[in-house]
Amino acid sequence: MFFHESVSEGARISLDPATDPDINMNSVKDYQINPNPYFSLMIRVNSDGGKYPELSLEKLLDREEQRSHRLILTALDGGDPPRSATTRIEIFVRDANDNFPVFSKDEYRVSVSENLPPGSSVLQVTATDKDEGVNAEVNYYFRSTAQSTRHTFSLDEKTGMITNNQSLDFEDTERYTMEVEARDGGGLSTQCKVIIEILDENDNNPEIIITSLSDEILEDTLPGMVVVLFKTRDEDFGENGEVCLRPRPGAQWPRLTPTWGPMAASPTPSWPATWSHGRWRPTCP
Ligand SMILES: [Ca+2]
Ligand SMILES: [Ca+2]
Ligand SMILES: [Ca+2]
Ligand SMILES: [Ca+2]
Repeated sequence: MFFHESVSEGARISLDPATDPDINMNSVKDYQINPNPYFSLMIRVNSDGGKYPELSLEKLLDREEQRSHRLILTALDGGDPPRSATTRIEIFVRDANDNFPVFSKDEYRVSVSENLPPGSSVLQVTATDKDEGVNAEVNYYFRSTAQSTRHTFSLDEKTGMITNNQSLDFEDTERYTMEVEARDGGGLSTQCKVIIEILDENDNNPEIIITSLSDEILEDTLPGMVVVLFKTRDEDFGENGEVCLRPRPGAQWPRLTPTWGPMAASPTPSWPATWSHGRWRPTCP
């Protein structure tokens, strides 16, 4: 026997009457069930004057709390002394989609290297649903997520696994945020936030950019004349973006005195030196 989880209090279901070959007072006169919080019993009279029992729901059912209810129905006749018979009734509660999927976290956060190969697993989101069957089957979708992020990452609808479709670049994007929705087969949904932080790797070479160079230098040039202007650049972050300048062994450069600019940090400029995010440091690592 089944009751749907969503039925309201007062819902009724008729039970088969008991049989008793006796007649009149000695036939079935009354029915009882064991005391329980969910069901009460009412006695109905059909068109033939026969009595049959009817269950009435007294308290809302919750399949997630109790999936079945066992009752004992007793039929009594009107004899003296009365005779009785009992039967067991099992009532199964049919599921209603009354639970939302629930993520294991409100916010997922992970840090991955910008060298992560395309196609790698980055993060898995998981939502559970207390219902059963399709009401508990959860699929995952991107919501309120930038198109560029959807191109960079894919989300497995069934498993909630997020993988990178393409190579990552810290210098291009340091962090991605996305909203992931978990939706059950009955249409109830929940959202969570996912933050993927990209960690810098030393994947950029330092560059020397010559901005001005004298074609020739006269032999009687006085010290202090500028012969070459250059700047350095490295797209990486932190120490990966520092550029150490030192003359190549055997090169003629050491005979020229470097003059650091535009923000001189060394009172006595000399090789080697490190250009570190806008400032010179008079040493190299
Ligand atoms: Ca559900
Ligand atoms: Ca349910
Ligand atoms: Ca670098
Ligand atoms: Ca880098």
